[in-house]
Amino acid sequence: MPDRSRSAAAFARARNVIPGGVNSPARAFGAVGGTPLFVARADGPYLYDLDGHRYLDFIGSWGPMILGHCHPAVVEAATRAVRNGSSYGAPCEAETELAELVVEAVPSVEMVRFVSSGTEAAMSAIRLARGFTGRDLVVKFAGCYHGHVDALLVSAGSSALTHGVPNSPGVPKGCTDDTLVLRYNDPQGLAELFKAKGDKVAAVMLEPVVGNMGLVPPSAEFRTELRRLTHQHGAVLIYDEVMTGFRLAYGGAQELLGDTPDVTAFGKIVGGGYPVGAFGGRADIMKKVMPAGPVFQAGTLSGNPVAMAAGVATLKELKANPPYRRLDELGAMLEAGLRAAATAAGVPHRVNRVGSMWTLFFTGTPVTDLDTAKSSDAQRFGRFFWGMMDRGVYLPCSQFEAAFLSTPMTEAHVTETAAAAREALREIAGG
Ligand code: KE4
Repeated sequence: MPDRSRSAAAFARARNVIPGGVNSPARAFGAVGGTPLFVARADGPYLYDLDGHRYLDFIGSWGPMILGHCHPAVVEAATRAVRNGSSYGAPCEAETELAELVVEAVPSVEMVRFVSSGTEAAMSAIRLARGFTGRDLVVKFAGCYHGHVDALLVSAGSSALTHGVPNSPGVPKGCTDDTLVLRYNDPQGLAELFKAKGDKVAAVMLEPVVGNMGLVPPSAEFRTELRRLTHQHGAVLIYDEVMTGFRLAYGGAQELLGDTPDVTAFGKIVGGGYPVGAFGGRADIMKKVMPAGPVFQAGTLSGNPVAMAAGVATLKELKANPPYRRLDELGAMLEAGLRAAATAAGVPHRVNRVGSMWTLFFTGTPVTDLDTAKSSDAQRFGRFFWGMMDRGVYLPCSQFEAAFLSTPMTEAHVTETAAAAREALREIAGG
């Protein structure tokens, strides 16, 4: 077991002044035990912790770092921007340049507004859909995560039509009374809801390919019903592409799947590792956003010039050298290696993957929704996590997260990872 005493000391110090010692619970290792690594620096596909250990990074800041860490073009763009001032509170052309790149990349997006996080993007998209339709009801799916939006922090529902129940203290029941929760990949549940309440639904929001249950792809029938029923009832279809945007294709999951939502939320990659979120879509809807229209939305650091410069550099690199085919090939190679390792260890498993996003579930059941994702052996996942960590492979610290490949990764990295998995799985199978 490598010595990680500097991280442990840093964690103890942090917990004196930061709740739980972290600025986001996703980083807290609660699901896998032990103390989180404190990162000293990152470069290319690697993270380096305070104790000097190097890790192959399959989190990539939970998605943004598709180009790996410290990509020269992004470093150069952000550094140049910093020297011209860090924030103006007034418009600058970098905002328009990034908006033009997003509009060009995603045909369903005719206009876009920048914010500072994926949560803000999802929250604003919901408010916009309610303002545009004059309706209150919002439909989400159990296991999909859209940031810490009060209205969307609701318990995982079943396939029955379920009124959301807040799953965090501090969220008043009134905030979630108009949130309906369905089972993902359940076209029947969707049809029942729209039959009962379709004319009251402002929006349906989903992750078009889910990362937040672990990786769960949508069925074609589910996607077809989503688009048909929202069209039929005048509800706004919102794709939350905070994680999948510019990740699964340059035009996001909607390009890969051939879908056309009405509004899309973005985050992560669009800021190149800097705090950027965005929401965009049909011009007739987006023109309702203040000051063009009456739906309020604002932000001090929205369109921040440094973040915009990093986003522009990132999208220009992805546009000029699309990595998606190669990331998919590397992903397929890794998927095969993980399946072979789990089979050799005699461990029940499912590997769900779309492009460079993947999850190894410890269950023999196909994982298609939250209930089946929860059938995975979380204890076994925790042992696997640490077995890989001790072999220099940094995986998401929860069964219910997707892992990500990045462009600096090579076939050799995938071979190393599969070999580490073979050893780690053999170890836990015996354990
Ligand atoms: P942020 O507010 O964290 O930028 O974005 C919220 C969000 C919205 N929509 C989707 C599909 C997301 O995946 C996220 C954030 N993802 C998590 C990881 N699953 C971020 C990690 C964290 O919370 O620290």
